[in-house]
Amino acid sequence: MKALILVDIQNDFLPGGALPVPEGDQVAPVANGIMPCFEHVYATQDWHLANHGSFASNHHGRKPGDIIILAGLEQVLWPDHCVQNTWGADFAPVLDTSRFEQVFRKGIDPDIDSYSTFFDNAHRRSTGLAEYLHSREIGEIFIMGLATDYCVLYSVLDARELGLETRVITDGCRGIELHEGDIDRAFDRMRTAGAVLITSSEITCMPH
Ligand code: VGL
Ligand code: ZN
Repeated sequence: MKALILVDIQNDFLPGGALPVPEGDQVAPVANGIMPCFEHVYATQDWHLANHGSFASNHHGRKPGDIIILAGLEQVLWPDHCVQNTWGADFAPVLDTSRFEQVFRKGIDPDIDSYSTFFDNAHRRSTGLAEYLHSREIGEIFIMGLATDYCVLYSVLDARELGLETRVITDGCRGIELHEGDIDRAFDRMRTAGAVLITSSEITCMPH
């Protein structure tokens, strides 16, 4: 069984949002176009509290882009983004949410960030997605969304570690590129981990 996973297609990651991903608004139309090709569609949401440890505003004298140690791990500091129950955390208005079977939220614990849709950055706590897929005998995922070099990358690496056959829909991803080359390096790491990079036009579609 296969599933489509849509990563963090939320207002704050679109142009005009708090942590805008360049061309982030280009991915929702890709998602809308391929959702009918999948029986199972899951979405994830970055879902922080205002006191989240990844927010520069919660660390005196720090600014976005700085790196600190959080829960023993290196942590890039970000502008406040995707605060629970705010507009910024909402799905992009053009994204068709009607076929979402389940939404998985992450980054809830203020003391640790969670780029991956499967586990927090220390791999301590599961979001429930791995168990959910396992219980439905879904062994193959198609994944796309925001941002290529953070949440998509770490989700794909975890998916491969979990033994999931993983296809990354590259035209459905956009990255932050804090440092030049981050997006290319992210795709390289996914490929090295055994993920297959495809474009949305390669998806065989028998509409559901
Ligand atoms: C993300 C940075 C901070 C993402 C989430 O969804 O890629 N990036 N929080
Ligand atoms: Zn976040």
